[in-house]
Amino acid sequence: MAETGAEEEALRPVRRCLAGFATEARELCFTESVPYLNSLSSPLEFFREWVCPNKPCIIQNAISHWPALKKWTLAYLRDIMKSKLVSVAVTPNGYADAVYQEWFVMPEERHMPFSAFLDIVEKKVTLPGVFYVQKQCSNLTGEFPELVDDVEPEIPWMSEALGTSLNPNFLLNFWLGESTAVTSLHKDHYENLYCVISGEKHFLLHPPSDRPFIPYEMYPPATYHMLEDGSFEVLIDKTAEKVPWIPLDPLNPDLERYPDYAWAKPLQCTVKAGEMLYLPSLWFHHVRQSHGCISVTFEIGTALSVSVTKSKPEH
Ligand SMILES: O=C(O)CCC(=O)C(=O)O
Repeated sequence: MAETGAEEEALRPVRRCLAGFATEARELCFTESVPYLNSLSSPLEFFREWVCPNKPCIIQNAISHWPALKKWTLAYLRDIMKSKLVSVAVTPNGYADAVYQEWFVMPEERHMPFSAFLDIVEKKVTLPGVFYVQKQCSNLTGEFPELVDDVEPEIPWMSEALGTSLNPNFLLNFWLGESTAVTSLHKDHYENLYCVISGEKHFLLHPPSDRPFIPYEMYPPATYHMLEDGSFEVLIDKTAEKVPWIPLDPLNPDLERYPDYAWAKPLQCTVKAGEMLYLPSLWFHHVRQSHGCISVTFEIGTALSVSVTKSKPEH
């Protein structure tokens, strides 16, 4: 929840006490870095060790058998998808769904031929803006059904570990974009299995116990729109409610403005091709990538999740 200035002042001593709690949570539950598992445990063991304590880990052999790992070159994707229209997020600076000046700004959602998007990623064509396929509405099944057979549409042992095998409730998303595309710090209510197919994803993570030190402020929502000359305007939605969002860049935090963030301790990890990050619900994440990185994510609503839809405006 975003607080006013007076509430913020009043909460400061409470936050200081909570710093002790966050330190204890870290000492008791988390290691300095995100642990690697090089073999799959049983679903029950995975539930006990990782899901129940809400701890992230990187699993090295979970997706090595997926045909996508060998097949999904940009040339292959071009050949399969051709000029089919797909939704691409376009921003001037690589930040979609992020604070810009006094607004929470969402990307321009452009429907463009996939081959034209690849021309940009492969630098055959230079356009203003940063382009990222990043739509979280099961776009792999919805917009890229030609690719679904190259991945496992459900990971049965994980569904069992998460208790969703009887009632599968997940979104299957496809991500591909430029290295300048960055996902700003946020958290989601669902469990996330983040599978990297090619390239690398760089995650900065905060456990939920760091929440007291992570600032939220209220912003009017807006959307980027590219003009004919290639510049961007910000279209403000005057009728929509303000959105609570994190104004802080965890890679370069303004500690003068947000001094409490000094109590938070991020974990950083790189997830490489063939690896899967188990990103538990409510963990804050900030994500960067190598150029042309391709990923597939399972966003899984469990009994504990409030919603499986992308609930960005949350706090
Ligand atoms: O890969 C990214 O850029 C962001 C991923 C993310 O935020 C998510 O899966 O919830």
